[in-house]
Amino acid sequence: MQVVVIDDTLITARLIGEYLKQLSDVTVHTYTDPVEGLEFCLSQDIDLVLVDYLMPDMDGMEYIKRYRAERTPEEYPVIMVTAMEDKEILREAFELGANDFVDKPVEPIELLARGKNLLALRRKSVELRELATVDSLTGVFIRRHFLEESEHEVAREQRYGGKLSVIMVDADHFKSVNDTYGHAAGDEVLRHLAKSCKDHLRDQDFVGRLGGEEFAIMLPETDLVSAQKVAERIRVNVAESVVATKDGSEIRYTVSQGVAQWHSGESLSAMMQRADAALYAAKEGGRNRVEQ
Ligand code: GH3
Ligand code: MG
Ligand code: MG
Ligand code: MG
Repeated sequence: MQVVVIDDTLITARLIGEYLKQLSDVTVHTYTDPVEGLEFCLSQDIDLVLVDYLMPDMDGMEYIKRYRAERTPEEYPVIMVTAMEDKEILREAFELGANDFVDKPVEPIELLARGKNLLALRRKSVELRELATVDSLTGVFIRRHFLEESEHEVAREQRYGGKLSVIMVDADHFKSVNDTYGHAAGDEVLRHLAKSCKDHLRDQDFVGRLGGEEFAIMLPETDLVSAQKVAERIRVNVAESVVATKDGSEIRYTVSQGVAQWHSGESLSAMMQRADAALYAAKEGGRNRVEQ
């Protein structure tokens, strides 16, 4: 776990860091410059931050305010470290999104207990979010989360006048894969397909499992021609793959895909229906192909 300690007094930062290293599996990063510390924390997935209240340039309050603009308290806990007796400061810190505080001089038993609690809570929050958003078999978004994210994307492109395309992917004759090799082998093929989709995407694209053996890929800032190229790469990759299953089978399979580019003013479901119709055409046309 990654823990960051920010205190303008180097010796204090190091001391707190030394205490925290007593927690199992913890790597500590110390910063005396809160601006640098914040930049680091926002560029990483930090499990716990300890931030001093009194610092030049940016005090602990300002730090929390800026960190909270991008990082939730449930998943990114912050402990404020303060020598101030003033309860008003604590109230403000909690309001801004501090999860807890420790007094200076720091008492290691208290620090470790609070740190440990917050790390455990963070782990639970991350677990819960993943359960609610990620398909456990394939690691891609579950249907509901995929649709929520896609709605945001449509709204964003509507506001900024951008492009957006979607690809519907459906495994061909998947029922016979299950019938021939068994359900567990079918599951391995689904994992392979999800991975093949993910391997061909850029950072801003995302994949969802819409149902059984059907996936969708949302491609922001992408026109129809580029989306077709992505789909074609996935098609070829799948068709050339051999899935070697745990029980020794070697499975070849194919996918059909339908691609659609969003029209300004169009709803998400209307765009997805067009992609679905294109997928149907790909099936009708003989499968292992991409249609628009
Ligand atoms: P088509 O080419 O027309 O798409 O034919 P298909 O057989 O792929 O389509 P159909 O919809 O008839 O069958 C889908 C199959 O996918 C049936 C179902 O048992 C299987 N399936 C759905 N979810 C899972 C899953 O999680 N694991 C496995 N192994 N199979 C699944
Ligand atoms: Mg200080
Ligand atoms: Mg199918
Ligand atoms: Mg299907």
